[in-house]
This record gives sequence, C-alpha cells and structure tokens, in this order.
Amino acid sequence: MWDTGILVSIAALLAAAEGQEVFITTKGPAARPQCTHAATSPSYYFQPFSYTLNETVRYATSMPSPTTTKKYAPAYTDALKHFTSLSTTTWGNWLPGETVISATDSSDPYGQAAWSSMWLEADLQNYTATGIYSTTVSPTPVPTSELVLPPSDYFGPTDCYSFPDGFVFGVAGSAAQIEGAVALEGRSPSLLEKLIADDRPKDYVTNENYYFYKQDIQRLAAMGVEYYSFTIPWTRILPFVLPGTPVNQQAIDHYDDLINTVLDAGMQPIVTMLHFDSPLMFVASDNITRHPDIGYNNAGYQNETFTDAFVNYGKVLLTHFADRVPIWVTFNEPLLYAFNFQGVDNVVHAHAQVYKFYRDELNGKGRLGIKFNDNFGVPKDPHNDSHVHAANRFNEMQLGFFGNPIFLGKQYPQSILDTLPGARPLNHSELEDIKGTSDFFGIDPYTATVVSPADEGIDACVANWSASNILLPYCVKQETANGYGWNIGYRSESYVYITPTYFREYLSYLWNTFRHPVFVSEFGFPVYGEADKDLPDQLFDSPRSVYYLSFMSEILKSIYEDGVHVMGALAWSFVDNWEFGDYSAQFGIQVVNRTTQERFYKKSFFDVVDYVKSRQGKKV
Ligand SMILES: *[C@@H]1O[C@H](CO)[C@@H](O)[C@H](O)[C@H]1NC(C)=O
Ligand SMILES: *[C@@H]1O[C@H](CO)[C@@H](O)[C@H](O)[C@H]1NC(C)=O
Ligand SMILES: *[C@@H]1O[C@H](CO)[C@@H](O)[C@H](O)[C@H]1NC(C)=O
Ligand SMILES: *[C@@H]1O[C@H](CO)[C@@H](O)[C@H](O)[C@H]1NC(C)=O
Ligand SMILES: *[C@@H]1O[C@H](CO)[C@@H](O)[C@H](O)[C@H]1NC(C)=O
Ligand SMILES: *[C@@H]1O[C@H](CO)[C@@H](O)[C@H](O)[C@H]1NC(C)=O
Ligand SMILES: *[C@@H]1O[C@H](CO)[C@@H](O)[C@H](O)[C@H]1NC(C)=O
Ligand SMILES: CC(=O)N[C@H]1CO[C@H](CO)[C@@H](O)[C@@H]1O
Repeated sequence: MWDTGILVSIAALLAAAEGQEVFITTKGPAARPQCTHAATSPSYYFQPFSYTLNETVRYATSMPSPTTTKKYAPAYTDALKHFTSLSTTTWGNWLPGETVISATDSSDPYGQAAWSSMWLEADLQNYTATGIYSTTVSPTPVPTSELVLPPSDYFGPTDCYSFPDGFVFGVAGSAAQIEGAVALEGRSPSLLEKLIADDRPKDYVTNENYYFYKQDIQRLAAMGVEYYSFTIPWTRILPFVLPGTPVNQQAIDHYDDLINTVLDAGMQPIVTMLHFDSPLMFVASDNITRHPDIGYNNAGYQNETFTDAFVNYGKVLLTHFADRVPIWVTFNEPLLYAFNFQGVDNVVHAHAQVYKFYRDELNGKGRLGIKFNDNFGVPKDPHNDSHVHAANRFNEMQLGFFGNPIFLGKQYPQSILDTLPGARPLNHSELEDIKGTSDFFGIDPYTATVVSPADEGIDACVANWSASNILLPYCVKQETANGYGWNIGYRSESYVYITPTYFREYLSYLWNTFRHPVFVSEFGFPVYGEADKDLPDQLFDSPRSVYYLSFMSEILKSIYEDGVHVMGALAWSFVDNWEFGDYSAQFGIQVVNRTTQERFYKKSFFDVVDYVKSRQGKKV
C-alpha cells in the first residue's frame, strides 16, 4: 500500500549514511506502536465503583556508608617528594566598610597588609561579607518525609538498556556560584567579583555553601548520588597566585574536610581546578570587557605569567588531595574566558603540564581531563555544503582548538590559524609533549544551535576584523529555529532548548573525532519563569525531568546502538545558584531560599536519580 507510504529523499538517505543531520520528509500522521490487543469497537458496561487507584509510595535510597577507601596517589607527605615549595600561612577577613589597611607588616610582600591591599584595590561595591552563617554548620539528617518520590510524568523514556559498570553519574556545582565568603579566610579577589555590573547580584554570599557544605553533601547522599563534582577557587588556595607564594592553610583545611565529608557520606569527589574564578591579578581590573557572544577576551589567561602559575597551582592541589580524588578536571569551559590565541595556547600547555605531573611524577591512578563548552552546531540546511562547512567550522574552532593537540597530537585547526590574530602553529616537540594528556573528553552539551554561513560569506567576514563584527571569529549565523521555522526544542529561561534529537549525534561526533571516552561533565535546564513561581510549583519541574530523562536515554542509545564510549554524566546544578549576576536562570535540581538557606528537592532530582538506579547493571 503506497497511500501510507513514506517519501524519503535519496539525498537524505545518503546524507544519513554519511552521518549528517537530515530532515526526512514524510507525509501522513506519525507511526504508532504495534498494539496487538487493541479492540476495534468499544463495549460499554456498569460495575461497582471503589477508590483503588492509590499510588505506590517510594523513598530515595541513600548512599551506604563507605567500607573501603581507595587511594589514587601518594598521600601529602609522600607527594611532597615531587614538589617542595609549599610554605603555608593564614590571612584574615576583609570586612565591609574597611577603607584603610590596619596591618603593620607592609614590608612582607605576602603579609596581611599586602593581602588587604588587594581587596582595597578591588573596591567592592555593595559588599556583604556573610549571610546568616559565619562558621561551619553541623549537618542534620534529612527527614524521610523529604525523600518521598514525586508522582511520575505520564510520558517517559521507553529504552531497555542498563548503564555499563563504572558509568559515572553525579551532580555538579561550582565554588563562585554557591560558596559566598569571597573575602574571608584568606581568599583574594577573582575576576568574578568585578565582572558583574554593580546593579546586579554579586557572588559575595550566594548559597553560603562555604559554611553549609556538610549539609549540602548530606542532602546529596540522602538522595543516593554517588559522585559530587565541585570546584576549588585558585585565589583561596594561593591568595598571591604565583609560584613561590605561600599556601593558605585555612583553604587546605577546608577542602581537605570537604573531600573527607564526601567520602564519609559514601560518595566520590570530582574536582575542577579552575571554573571561571580566575585571579583578578592577571588582568587590570579596569580593563575587563565582554564579547557579547563568546565571553571574556581578556580574562587573564593570555597573561605571560598564567601558564607557570596555573601549573604550580595544579601541583599544589594534586599534592594535597590526589590521594582521595578519583577524577580531576583542570579547566572548565576555557574558551569562554580565553577566546584569543594566546589564552588558549596557554591553557593547552598548562593543562598538559599538570597532566604530566599527575601521571608521570605523582604516579596518579585516577583520571584527569579537561571540559569544554560548545552548543553543538548543526547545519541549517544539511543538504547545502556551505551550511555543513559552517557547522564544521563552528564546532572545530571551539573543540578542535583544544582537542587536536591534547587528544590527537594534531596541529591547531586551519580555521584557527587562518582566523585568530597572532595564531601560530605548535612545533613538533610541543605536539609530542601535549599529545595524549587527557583521560576523557569533557563536554557541557547543554543544547544545540542552528548554523549557516555569515551573509557576506565566511571569508569576507573573517577579513572584516573589527570590534563591531559580532560574528567573529566563527563568521557563522547561529539561530534557534530549524530550517522550517520551528524552535529546535522547548525553550528555557536562557539559551538552553531541549534538544535530545541532536544529542546522540553530538556524542557520536565527539567520540569519533577525538577518540577518547566522552564525559558529559555538565548538562541541565533552567525552566522558563521558574523563579517567579510559588515553591510547590517550582518543585514540580516536569520540563527539567523531560530534559534529563531524554538526554540520559539518548546516552544509553549512543552507548549500545552507536558504539560510543560515554564515561558518565553530571547534572548541573545540584542546587539553584548564582548565574553570574542572575538568580532567575535556575539550573538547580534543588530550590534554595536565600533568606533561610533552606534547600528543597525538585521532582527532576528524584526522576533522574531513579532513572539511573533503575538501569544499573551489576556493580564493579
Ligand atoms: C492501595 O493501598 C492499599 C493499602 O495500602 C494496598 O493494599 C493496595 O495494593 C493499593 N493499591 C494500589 C493500586 O497500589
Ligand atoms: C600579568 O599578571 C601579572 C601578575 O602575575 C600582572 O602584574 C601584570 O600586570 C599582568 N599583565 C598584564 C598585561 O595585564
Ligand atoms: C586591555 O585589554 C586589551 C584586550 O586584551 C589589551 O589589548 C590592552 O592592552 C589592555 N589594556 C591594559 C591597560 O591592560
Ligand atoms: C546554500 O547556502 C548558501 C548560504 O546560505 C546560499 O547562498 C545558497 O543559495 C544555498 N544553496 C542552495 C543550493 O540552497
Ligand atoms: C618549540 O616551541 C617551544 C615553545 O615556543 C620552544 O621552546 C622550542 O624551542 C621549540 N622547539 C623547536 C624544535 O623549535
Ligand atoms: C563588517 O562588519 C560590520 C559589523 O557586522 C558590518 O556592519 C559591515 O558591513 C562589515 N563590512 C564588510 C565589508 O563586510
Ligand atoms: C523564604 O523563607 C521565608 C521564611 O520561611 C519565607 O518568608 C519566604 O517567603 C521564603 N522566600 C521564598 C523566596 O520562598
Ligand atoms: C544591588 C544593589 O544594591 N546595587 C547597588 C550597588 O551600589 C551601586 C552604587 O555603587 C548602586 O547603583 C546599585 O544600585
């Protein structure tokens, strides 16, 4: 029968065979599942009525207490054989209203006076030191009444796969977005205290996680989360940032306790070394500019002192904590802060050196890698070569820039060398040195974006190197509608659209291009208008559940049907947080009331954990 037949264009099939994005053109209604027992005509009848459709009540299963602690590297005293210059000290707090430096040790370049002067110069506006806590809060058990699973959504994934042994599932957060206490216990200024306009909320207090971390960790363990991914601020560990400067003992003690708290709760820590909070010292604070599209082009990564300083900082962290941390990330989304050639070149070299220290000198047995941003560029018209070229260029410039040398030992992409001012190729010994210095390809694949060439063409756009040319450096147009004018997915409060349709293809692109296990190191969805809702309505966050379950289901298909090695996935964020001057883009799977600092589990948190637990094979 041809009347229900599907018209599939030959070109679409050929493109599909080549692994390209296609629209398959069909007519008629959607196919439906085979329904073998469906009656063809109804029969109506009466029966006695009773209320029987009560729901099954289930509770989240908390993490069991740990039985063994695995060691991934030498403990601190042994690790010190590989790295010696670690003098420690402590500094105090910089408090609101301070306008003069009272310390008298001005002859000490790393003394209290020198530390205070960094804050005096940073000149914080509307500064509040703390919210309701100023010491570490003791945790209390999560009442079982908070652990009842919510009603399921009517529609959900229908896949039949289980996660492979060792699949890493967890939740993530970052220091600057949750900690607060920015100028306390020795932390020095980061870029984030200055980047945000003074009429927007600052990072000074946020979720008070610096004092509330034990309770936050307890709440994750109560939900049965195995991995907690957090970040450590460079300017807490090394207030004076550069090699040879003293280590902040209070910061070491803090993160030591945080890591032990995670382990004691039966969970595993994942640590990121630099997550946007780069030291203010690297950039004159009156010279911070934002590119409207691609981020901050003078965030300090290009500074001549950056590479050595980051490597020193990475060694300090690994020396202290690598014994207990199974997974490390050097840089979070470095492109957002370094879209200039020198910045990325420095990141690539710094990352490689930290990896070599971990693997070759410390003999680390865990995994160390790097994570990137790139909203997957898909061609607007997949049958048009110039659109395919534009999408390839868009993805390659963001990912191949790092990925070619680090994962493949290959040169920077030609598109980078031809486009970015000052770009120069790596030489042979650099390529040898950088090759193979990451155990996984970390990607934060929040969404997809529809790409086509700049109207004047890519070459003409590249030649038009002026500040007003906002399409630089990619010189492609990005749109949120597909070639037929529909949004590519359900829209969020910010740039994220629910795009599971493109996600599996993205995983395939990453695995087959860079040939290393793919780690979905962040993914999440800020529900539109969520912050304006009443609390019970914020907690019942079905669109976020759709996002998480559809992406997780596509990961399983990618693993079993496409042969893609996906190492794990981390939900962003474990709690609503400070989104760089904004609290309304809520990415969290918990609500936080910043007056009381109470946390509340959202439905999606239960749903995604339940999805994973119901699909776990045998444990390693
Ligand atoms: C409803 O609750 C009763 C009492 O707990 C139980 O026996 C029955 O199985 C439940 N029904 C359903 C459909 O879950
Ligand atoms: C680079 O960083 C150093 C601190 O290490 C700072 O003194 C210097 O001014 C920075 N250079 C530029 C060009 O901003
Ligand atoms: C400000 O940043 C721009 C762009 O990175 C740089 O060219 C310029 O030299 C900087 N100016 C100062 C005073 O540091
Ligand atoms: C391909 O895309 C380019 C750029 O958008 C456009 O100028 C050209 O007409 C398209 N070609 C076809 C065959 O659609
Ligand atoms: C390769 O580049 C590095 C860094 O610029 C330089 O130190 C080294 O001498 C170069 N090696 C060769 C063989 O050119
Ligand atoms: C260069 O880019 C600017 C900003 O997009 C645009 O207004 C101008 O027309 C472009 N010039 C050329 C020659 O394409
Ligand atoms: C936070 O909690 C306080 C005290 O229970 C309550 O009055 C306030 O409305 C809550 N804020 C929000 C945003 O829910
Ligand atoms: C959020 C807030 O209170 N912002 C204020 C911070 O201080 C500046 C003046 O320096 C005011 O203009 C802002 O309104």
